[in-house]
Amino acid sequence: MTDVLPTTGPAVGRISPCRMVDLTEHTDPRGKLTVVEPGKEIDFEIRRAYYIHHVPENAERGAHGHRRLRQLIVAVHGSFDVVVDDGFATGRFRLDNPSRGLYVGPMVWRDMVNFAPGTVGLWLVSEPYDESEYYRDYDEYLKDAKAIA
Ligand code: T46
Repeated sequence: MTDVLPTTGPAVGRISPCRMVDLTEHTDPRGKLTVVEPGKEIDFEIRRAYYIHHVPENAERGAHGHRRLRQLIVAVHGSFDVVVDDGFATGRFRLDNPSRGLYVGPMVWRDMVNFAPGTVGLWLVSEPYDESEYYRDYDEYLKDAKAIA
């Protein structure tokens, strides 16, 4: 298992820092079962889930930030990197273990890159889908991110 790649500078996420979360894993002769439960592994209610799969070679996703949304990202199969940026610091996390997730909070710009073939990524998120809650323009994001004390 590859762990978190080196990050540059301080923790990323001025409202709540991005961090790797160890999920609860139950192993027996039938295999492994991994649990994510609000109030235990994560501190937000899950109001939506989606997953990304069949990512073409060299494709990149993301290029956005969220105003309010909190999320846990898990590579349930395969691997990819999440590059995070809060306007002051940047970091890069490698996800390659279905029993570890990356928490990303509000006001963090993120890109998902370096997908291995066949990867399936799962997102557990705190908000219903609302396009007005996204930043899609980096300059607009940066202006607001820089205003966070
Ligand atoms: C994120 C990355 C990893 C919906 O209709 N409902 C949804 O819940 C989502 C997430 C998307 N969509 C529609 C909106 C677009 O027409 O699906 C299409 C692709 O979504 P998007 O362009 O936002 O895809 P990504 O990969 O840029 O971003 C999505 C999530 O939006 C985002 O929160 O973290 O996946």
